Parts: sequence; C-alpha cells; structure tokens
Amino acid sequence: MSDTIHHPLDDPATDPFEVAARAADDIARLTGVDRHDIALTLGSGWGKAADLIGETTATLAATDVTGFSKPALAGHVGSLRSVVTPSGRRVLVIGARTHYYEGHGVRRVVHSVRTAAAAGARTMVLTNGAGGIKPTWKPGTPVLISDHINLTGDSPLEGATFIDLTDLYSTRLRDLARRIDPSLDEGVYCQFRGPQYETPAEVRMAKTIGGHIVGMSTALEAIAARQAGMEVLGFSLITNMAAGIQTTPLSHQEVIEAGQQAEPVISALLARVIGEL
Ligand code: 8IG
Repeated sequence: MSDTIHHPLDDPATDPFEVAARAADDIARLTGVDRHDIALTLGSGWGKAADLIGETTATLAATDVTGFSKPALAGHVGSLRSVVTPSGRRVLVIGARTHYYEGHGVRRVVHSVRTAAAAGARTMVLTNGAGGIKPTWKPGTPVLISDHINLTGDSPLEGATFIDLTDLYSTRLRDLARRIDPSLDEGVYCQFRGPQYETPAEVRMAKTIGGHIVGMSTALEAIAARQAGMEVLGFSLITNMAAGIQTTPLSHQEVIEAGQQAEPVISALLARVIGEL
C-alpha cells in the first residue's frame, strides 16, 4: 500500500510533534470534541473496557487520522473512540496500537501517545496483554506496572533529549488503582522487541535483572508519554505464564482465551479506575 511509502512519520525531516498536532486536529474535527482529558490504549484482552467507561460519542477509523498505521493483527482494533464518562470527562480510547515489531520505526509506535497529548490528555493509561514471571500470577490476572526495563535498544527520544523517568508509572495513580482493588499486585515490565516470544533463558534473564512481566509494547509509549508531560498508569493482563515458567508451549490462542475470560473483570476494574482519575 502507498501507506508504507508516503507515511509522514517516515521522513526524518518531518517533526513528529507537528504530525501529532495535525492528528489531534483531525480528532477534534471528526469527533466534535475539542479536548480530551484522558487517553487509554487498549491492549490484548482489554478491548471491551471502553464500553463500561461511559458513552461513546464518536468512533473513527484510525486510518482517517493523520499518521496512524493500519492494524497489523486481527484482534487489535483499528479504531479511535471518544468516550464521555459519567462525570463529564473526555476519554480518547486508542484501539489501534502500532507495535515495535512491525518494523515501522519508533515514531509510528508512539504516534498515538503524542497525538493524545496534543489532543489535550494529561493522563495516559496504557494496557497490554503480557507474560507473567511470578508463578502466583495465573492467566487472567491483571497487574499494575510499577516500572519498566526497555530491552528494545531503541527510544522514541531523538537527539540529546534527557528525560527523567523516576516515577514514570505514577505512584499516585497506582495508589488510586489499589484503593479500588486492594488485591492488585504490581511488577516491572520488560519490553522485548518480539514478535517471537522469549526463550526460557531470556525469561530467566528478565527475572534476574528485576523483571516480572514480559511484553512487546508499553515501555516505548510510556517514555513518549513522559516526554509529553503526561502522568502514566500502566496495566498488564497476564494472559500466559512466561516461557519456561509454564512448561507447555505458548500459543496465541491461549493468550486470546485468557483475555476473553478475564475481560468482564478487568473491564469493570479499568472503568472504575478511569472514573476516579
Ligand atoms: I499476550 O509471554 C503476551 N505478550 N514478550 N512475552 C512477550 N509478549 C507477550 C507475552 C509473552 N504474552
């Protein structure tokens, strides 16, 4: 498709923040909502959560918004929704994550985050499906992300952009989430490049260096969100025990099924948390 040839974010001379500003203008025009307060990216297993957050006032094909790429995977929804909560806050729901493993570069990976910031969002809620290293986390367990280890070897920051990542995953917002569900555990998210799942040895490495969750998203997005001055809240749905923690092979089907089973519970949790933001 010409999409991959003439993509505005692929030209190094283009300012990615200018593309995000254009995308935010598209969203304002197409949704009729000038500013959004909160942005929410829905990862594997979290797709139904948007329905409980409030009333959807507009649904856009992500491809109608400047700079968004086509979804790579069935099950990843290529849409953007504007939702209004019962208290009147505007939530931009991003169902169209671009993954690093798609190979289109980090600018495209974090474009939705930069767009959300340009659309006014001060809070970025990032969700994902991921593998769990703690054996007590059975498939279907939601956990808070307390910190991350970026193993991609890449960054959304360009040039000498020194951004502080202390408290990247806001302690304030994690405390708020735990007030709603005191049983929520938390852990350090390791972003691997993917798309292959880890070897058992890589999972042991992740554990040794302080990781508890393995995934293929979120860390790069969180960095971009912090650069944009947003407060970040991250949730992983543990859809499988990481390779070697469980002895059977990982299957994408298993991941989908764990997500479907957990969906009502985690959707209700997320809706309550967003209602309190
Ligand atoms: I869902 O076990 C899901 N995403 N890297 N490892 C990595 N990503 C994942 C996993 C996993 N499960």
